[in-house]
Amino acid sequence: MTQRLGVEDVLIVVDMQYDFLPGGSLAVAGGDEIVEPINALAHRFDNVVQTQDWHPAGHISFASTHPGAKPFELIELPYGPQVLWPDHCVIGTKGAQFSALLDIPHVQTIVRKGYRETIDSYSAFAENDHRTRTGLAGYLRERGLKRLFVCGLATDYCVAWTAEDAVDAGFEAIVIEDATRAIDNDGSLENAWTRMRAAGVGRTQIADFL
Ligand code: VGL
Ligand code: ZN
Repeated sequence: MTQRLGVEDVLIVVDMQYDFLPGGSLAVAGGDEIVEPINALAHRFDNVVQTQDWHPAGHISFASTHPGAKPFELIELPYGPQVLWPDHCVIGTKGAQFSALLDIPHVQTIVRKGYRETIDSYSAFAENDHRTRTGLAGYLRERGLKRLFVCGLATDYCVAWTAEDAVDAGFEAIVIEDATRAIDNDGSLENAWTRMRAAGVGRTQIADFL
């Protein structure tokens, strides 16, 4: 079935940055396979927003910031549990840049997230304390954009948290599953789909847009 798109639809392209692509410091397996499909998808949308993971050096989500800690360990922070990551998407580095193969000249807004040293931010709407807002909900609402299709990296973290928060903020959210790739540590991908299903996030495939 071909998806009919209208003026209230927007494509959210999550974190298509070098550090999440093969060769990057937090490489997501197969991340490079979705660059071309996302370019094709984006050309079907009048409205496109990108997100960009954007951390200062010494960010609280980096294992290297916590003496003795290792990447992918879970720690407890004042705002709740936090997975520790390899250093990634450090402001001003190549790893924080979008893939040069990404071809979305009509992108309208780029939402940067995770730039506060002491709070991580997976979601494009709110940081991991679930209180600090990025401003994206207000932007979308003011523009009359109501239905969000979400693709990019990684399915089980920034894509899932963005889609869940979108529903929470009163938008319709649909993840284009095969236009995402997952980190999938400790069952995180299955957990993310369970949470998304419970939240009412939709799930579709690229073929739906051809
Ligand atoms: C992401 C872990 C840390 C993501 C960002 O884009 O899914 N994951 N920072
Ligand atoms: Zn990050």
